[in-house]
Amino acid sequence: IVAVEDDRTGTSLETLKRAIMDNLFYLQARFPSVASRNDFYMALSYTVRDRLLQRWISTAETYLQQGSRTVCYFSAEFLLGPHLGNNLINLGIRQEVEEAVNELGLDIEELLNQEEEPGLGNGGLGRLAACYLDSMATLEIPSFGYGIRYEFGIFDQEIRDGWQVEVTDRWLRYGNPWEIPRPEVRMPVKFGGHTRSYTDSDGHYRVIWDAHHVVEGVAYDTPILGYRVNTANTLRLWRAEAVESFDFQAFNTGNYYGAVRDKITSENITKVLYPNDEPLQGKELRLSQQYFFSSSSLQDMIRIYLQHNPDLSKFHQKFTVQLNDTHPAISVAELMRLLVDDHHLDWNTAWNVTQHTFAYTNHTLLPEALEKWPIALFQYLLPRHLEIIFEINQRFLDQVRLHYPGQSDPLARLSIIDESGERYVRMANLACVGSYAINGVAALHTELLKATVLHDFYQLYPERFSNKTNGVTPRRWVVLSNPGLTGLISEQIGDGWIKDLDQLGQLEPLANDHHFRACWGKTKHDNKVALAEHIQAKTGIIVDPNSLFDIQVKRIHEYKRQHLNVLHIITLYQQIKDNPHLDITPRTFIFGGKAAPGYFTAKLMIKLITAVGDVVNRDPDVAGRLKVVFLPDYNVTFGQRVYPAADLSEQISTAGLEASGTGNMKFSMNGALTIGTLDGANVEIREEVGAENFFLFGLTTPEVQALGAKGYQPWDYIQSNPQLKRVLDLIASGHFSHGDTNLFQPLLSGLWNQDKYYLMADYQSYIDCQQQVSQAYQNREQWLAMSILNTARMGKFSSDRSIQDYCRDIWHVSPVIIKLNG
Ligand code: 26Y
Repeated sequence: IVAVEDDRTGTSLETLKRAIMDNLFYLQARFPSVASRNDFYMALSYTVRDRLLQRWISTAETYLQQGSRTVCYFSAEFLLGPHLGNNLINLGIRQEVEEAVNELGLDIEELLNQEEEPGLGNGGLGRLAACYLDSMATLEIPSFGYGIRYEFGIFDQEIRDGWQVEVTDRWLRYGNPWEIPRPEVRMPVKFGGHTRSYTDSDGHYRVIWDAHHVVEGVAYDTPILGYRVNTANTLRLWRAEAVESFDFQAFNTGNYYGAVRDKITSENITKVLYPNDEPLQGKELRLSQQYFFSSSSLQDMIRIYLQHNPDLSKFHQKFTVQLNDTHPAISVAELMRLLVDDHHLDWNTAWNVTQHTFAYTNHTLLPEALEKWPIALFQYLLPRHLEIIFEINQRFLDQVRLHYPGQSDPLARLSIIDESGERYVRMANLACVGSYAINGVAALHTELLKATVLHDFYQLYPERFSNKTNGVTPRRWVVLSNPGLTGLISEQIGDGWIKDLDQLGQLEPLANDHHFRACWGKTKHDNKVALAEHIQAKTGIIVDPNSLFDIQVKRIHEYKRQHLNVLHIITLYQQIKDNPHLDITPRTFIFGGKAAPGYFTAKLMIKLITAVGDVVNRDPDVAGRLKVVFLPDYNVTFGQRVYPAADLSEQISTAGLEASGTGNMKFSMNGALTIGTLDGANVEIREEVGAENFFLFGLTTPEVQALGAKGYQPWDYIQSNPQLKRVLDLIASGHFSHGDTNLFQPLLSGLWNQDKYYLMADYQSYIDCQQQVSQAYQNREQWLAMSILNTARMGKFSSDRSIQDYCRDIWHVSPVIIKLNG
């Protein structure tokens, strides 16, 4: 018998080659001699997508038939990163495809690099959502991601004259082979207008919302395949479309341009992702985005539910919704509106459903980062929701009064409405009142939440609170990004660790094995060589792969303290200038990260890094010892290059301010050692890897709080530390700014006067700790052992563990095994 493989599912060499050429011809309409690299990338991606579709369809069919309980992850951001490489890994056809591509005379690396990454997120929160989708699919959990299909994702960063310049991210320019538009799945979303009420013939009080205008949410689906399973879940992103291309009334009265303008206004809703750390005050469009995707998603879920279940009072038995921060918190009011106004459930039944549907994850402790919207904006954009929120609040405060008889302070703090000045809707309060579960993202963070920003809710509803420490997917962050290390580990302990990261523990004894250490060191070195080549290609800077690669990549923010890192660099620089023959451990300092476009100080921090780099990198006294690199446009793709090549991971935020961090986990998994404060998940990483394998410095959270309470005086630290004072003076002198003594003044006076993030208090401790790092690096054998132990003890930080925790403690969902049919 000659078995002929299907061109859309087969994975033999010949079939793959035939399928790629077929897709090139029939989908890209090209033949090889004129095809561009992008044409080949598209042809290959369609070939891979075909092999996914079979699983995707079977998954959808199975969920429909079984009607299993399903998680919906609501997030304004999904920072997925490139799909092609990941899908090859998860399908298990990377090898076969590479061969097929080679035989067609193409280069797999070039094709992989051709993909424009979907940057539909700012940083940690969006990337966490992406890791969770990977883990939910891998663990075979029935789940959907719901979010926004931004036409322009996070801006591309260029560095000109050392400054950040933002460039529009036109990621859809050459097409997106991973999404399937569903033009027939569209949801009407209303905005503005007025409400009116009446009593119907059965005596029911009803409210009608006469909107000012309606926008349609159109679904775009992306399959999310699990690792070596048949489960392929759906990420459904909504794009805004105008309902009518033309306002015919305006058109008929001759106002053609006015009519087209309305169309454009509607479609603006999903144009662009807002950067974080931007003041959102009065950003009507941002609230529109949040409501738009919340409403579209809930309507979609109700539609799906009603296909098989007539009774919406049991909606929460089939669906649970995780709110990724407060960005989708308007969902609480929207589900009430849909159930009460559109589906005529009575208030109490609807509230029971709502409260049992939502669970809320908080990602920040900074009070200024808690979302609140002016009442007037709400009234104008979502008049019906404001009424519903008032009603929810009134009933809620009645309960609170029973709890705190005669006390008004707790009431004022718990109220969904902030009435201390101009009135606002507090989205975190809405989320807490409307959810059956509330969680922080690391142990310390959750404790601080309970003690500070959500203290009153914790007093009222202690049983709703739990911690769910973040995790990251080892598929993208080790297997895909670090094939060398993956091969080395699997040779020793098999490949079970990829789905069960605790198995990395089997590497522990090998930390003492001289030969294994050497192999480990070689893998790291190879990765450093590759990064060095990339750095040279991108920046022209030549770095030495034998130097210690000291890396800080994350959004640029004062609380993350990239400038503390710079103070260390300048300290070393001055030591070398004082004593040009000083024997120090050669280091390469690598930075990457974007600053919010309107965040002046963060942009000045980038300028400081590049300015110090310009001086240090050129100074012949320093040659061979220090290099400073700022790599432009840090994103997921670049993260995949950088984590595997790191020796030292910088996690140096002020204690108590980084909710969790997830980059810290990616570094450690790839064998970097951490220098860090007791902040976020650093605390738990140190617990796991052992204090002796972690470089700890700085004040603890209680110490920071105590210092703040007694009146922190940064200049005390500066006056009493000549080395610190010299460093600050050198910046002030214009040494790094061609004599310009004004350029860095805003940063410097911030440090002298307020130093909100306690750099001065932590400086000496940081410098001393860095000295220990340098010494430790000199003992190569010892360093390698520590590196191996870091990786070996990272099992806890797989996002599979996080998702299992959510499934067990919050969602109460279980796996559904998918069989392939057809
Ligand atoms: C309001 C809006 C524009 C906005 C958009 C995005 C506000 C905040 C954000 C993003 C926040 C964020 O990324 N938070 C990070 O979440 C990670 C995942 O839990 C944490 O690891 C990290 O500590 C936290 O800063």
